[in-house]
Amino acid sequence: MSDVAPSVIVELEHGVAVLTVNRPAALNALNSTVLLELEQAIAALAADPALRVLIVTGAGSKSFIAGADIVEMSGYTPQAARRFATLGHRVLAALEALPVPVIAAVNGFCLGGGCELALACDLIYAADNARFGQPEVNLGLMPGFGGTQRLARRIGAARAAELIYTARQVKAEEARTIGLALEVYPNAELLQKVRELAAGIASKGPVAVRAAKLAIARGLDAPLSVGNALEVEAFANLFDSADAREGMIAFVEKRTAQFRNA
Ligand code: DAK
Repeated sequence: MSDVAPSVIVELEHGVAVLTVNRPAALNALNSTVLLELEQAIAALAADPALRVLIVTGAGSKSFIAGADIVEMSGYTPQAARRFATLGHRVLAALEALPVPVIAAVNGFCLGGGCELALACDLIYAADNARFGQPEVNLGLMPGFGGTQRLARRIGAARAAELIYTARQVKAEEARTIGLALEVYPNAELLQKVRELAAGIASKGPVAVRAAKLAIARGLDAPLSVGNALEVEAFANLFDSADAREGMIAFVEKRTAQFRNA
C-alpha cells in the first residue's frame, strides 16, 4: 500500500459528492499529479449513476487552490508547458461537462489555475477569507487553463481584463458584488451551507436538472434564437420522462414527488 496521501479525495453520500483537492502543504496548488488524479476522479464521477451534485473544495482552512504549481512550471520547456496546459484544459472541460450541477466551495485562496477551475463549475460560493485572482502576469505568464475565456463570460470582458492585466486579488465580498461568487459565508460554515444547497438540488427531478444544465451550457455558446430552440426541444423531451409525469401527478395529488431518475 502506498504511504502517499491521495491528492484528490472523493466522498459520495445521498447523491452529493464532495471532491477535495488534498495538497494543503502547497495550498492545494495544481501540479501534474493532482491534475491526473482529478482527471481520474472526474471520469469515475461521470460514470456514477448515483451522482446528483458535485461540490469541489480544497483541503485545510486557508486555500481552495492557490493556482498551478509554480515550482513545477518553473522547469518547463514550451513543449512541457503545452502538455501541461492541454492536461489542465482537458480536466476543466471534463469537470464542466459533468451532466450534474457542480459547485465550487471556495475556502480561501482561489488564484490562477484555482480560479480557472472554480470558473469551470456552475456555481461558486465563497468563504469570508476567500481571495480570487488571476495573478499570472506577476510571473510573466497569462492564464493557461481557460481563464481569459471563462472569466470574461462570467463577469464581463472589461472586469476580467482588469483582473488579468493587474493581477489584483478580489476579496470575497467584492467577488460577490461582481458576480463571481454567489454568496459569502463564514469559513467554518461554508461547506455545510453548500451541502444544504446541494441536498436541495439533489431532491429535485434529476432528469430535469440535467436537461436544464445542458440547455444553459449549450445556449451560452449559441445565438439566443438557437438557445431558445434548444430549450423547446429539451422541455418537450422531458414529457417522455417518468419523473416529469410523477412530479406533475404528485402536485395534483398534493404529495411529495418520488423521483426515480428516469
Ligand atoms: N505553486 C506552488 N507552490 C505554492 C503555490 C503555487 N501556486 N502557492 C503556494 N505554494 C506553496 C508555497 O511555496 C509554500 O510552500 P513552502 O515554502 O511551505 O514549501 C506553501 O504553499 C505556503 O505558501 P506561502 O508560505 O506562500 O503562504 P502565504 O500565506 O504567505 O501566501 C499566497 C499565500 C497564496 C498569497 C502565496 O503562496 C502565493 O502568492 N502563491 C502563488 C499564487 C499564484 O501566483 N498563483 C497563480 C499561479 S500561476 C499555463 C498553464 C497554467 C497556468 C499558466 C499558464 N500554460 C502552460 C500556458 C496557470 C498559472 C497559475 O496558476
